[in-house]
Amino acid sequence: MSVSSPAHLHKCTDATIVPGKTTIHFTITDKVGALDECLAAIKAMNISLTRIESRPSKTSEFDYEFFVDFEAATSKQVLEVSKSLEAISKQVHVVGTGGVAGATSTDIPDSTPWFPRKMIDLDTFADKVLEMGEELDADHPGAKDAVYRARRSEITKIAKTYKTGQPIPHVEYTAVEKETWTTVFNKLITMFPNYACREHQYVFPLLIQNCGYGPDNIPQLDGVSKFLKDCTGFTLRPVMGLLTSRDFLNGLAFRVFHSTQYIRHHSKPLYTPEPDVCHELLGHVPLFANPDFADFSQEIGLASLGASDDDIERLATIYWFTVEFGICRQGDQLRAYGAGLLSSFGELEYCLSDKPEVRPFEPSKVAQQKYPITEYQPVYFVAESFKDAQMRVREFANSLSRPFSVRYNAYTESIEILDSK
Ligand code: HBI
Ligand code: NLE
Ligand code: FE
Repeated sequence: MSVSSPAHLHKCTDATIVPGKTTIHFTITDKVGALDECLAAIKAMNISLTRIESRPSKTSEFDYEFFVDFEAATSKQVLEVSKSLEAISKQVHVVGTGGVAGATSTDIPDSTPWFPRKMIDLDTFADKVLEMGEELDADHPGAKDAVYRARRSEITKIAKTYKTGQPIPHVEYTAVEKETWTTVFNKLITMFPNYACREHQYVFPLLIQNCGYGPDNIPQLDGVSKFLKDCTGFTLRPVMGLLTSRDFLNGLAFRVFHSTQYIRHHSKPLYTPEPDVCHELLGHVPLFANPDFADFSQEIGLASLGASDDDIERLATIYWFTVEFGICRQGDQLRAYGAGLLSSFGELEYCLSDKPEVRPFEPSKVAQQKYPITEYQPVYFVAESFKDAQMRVREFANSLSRPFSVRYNAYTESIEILDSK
């Protein structure tokens, strides 16, 4: 479901209107007292509002949209409010009815897995991470290096205590860490002109100018997060390690990307199976600065909220073959846009060679593809564009089993539930 256009709101039909907590959405043309008139109509019925929220309309420069919540005693009352608003406003939708007081606009089935509704709910993810090596077996080069492990837990303390809204504390990187970065950075920049997609190449110089990207400096997440916020509204949150697929994807619904802050082991700079700061900063960040790619990523995130375990697995697989390991057609060439490729000197060259298999990006097929996580991918999927991929993912998401849909309200940084699919 796309973000916040009234055309996408689902209307309750008279038959589905029931008493209880009710949300009504209406649009008015800007004139003095227009909102007052609408609220007076509700007041005249002796109804007390529990929430009111406004935003400028996406469809016309001079319209405003309002969302109001109230506790309806009867379904007749809902219809009366809706009728009286219809007489004085441009457009009225009953978005949801029958809610329990204090809940969001619509009840969702009890069997629905918990999901974050507000940005601060992401604070609960912090310590639910997989141990290093848990999924990556013994071939992790840092697994047996005590100094490396101690340094990592020092850095992950930041993520452990981080709370929404705080600036991300800076890390003073050591000489060994900086050297690893320099090696990775210098190798990759020789590849980008011929292997990275044009969106990555467009943003990269801006990151050099604005965020301290360069061979001798590991950029700080805080500055990068502010830059992304200005570009697309994406922000970074520090994370201790691998989150569950569900938590990780749920973050994307809020345009939040969970980013590690530590760096890979110095013994193997050109490939690691794990995310690290090279992977996040050189692979992911440039793409999250692109509006179409940001929309695409959030689309996967929104589909993951309250999804069944099986559907999470499908969405995680789609994420894997796009955001992590996607390649795309640009003109008559194939280019990499997946972060796992863009941050690995070894796999970046391999993915565009004639060794792996390439197939068209069709989400229902991609979702079933098995993949290795500690070696190069045997198969890649080719997107025609981010917009095209987004449409396909949206269509796929609609075919999943979740009985409600959601939308992100960027003004309140919260998820709104819509009554039906
Ligand atoms: N956690 N921190 C973090 N970073 C990722 O890239 C990541 C994750 N958890 C799961 C995951 N990626 C993917 O394997 C998909 O399952 C979403
Ligand atoms: N293989 C990538 C790299 O070496 O940078 C990291 C992938 C993380 C999923
Ligand atoms: Fe990644």
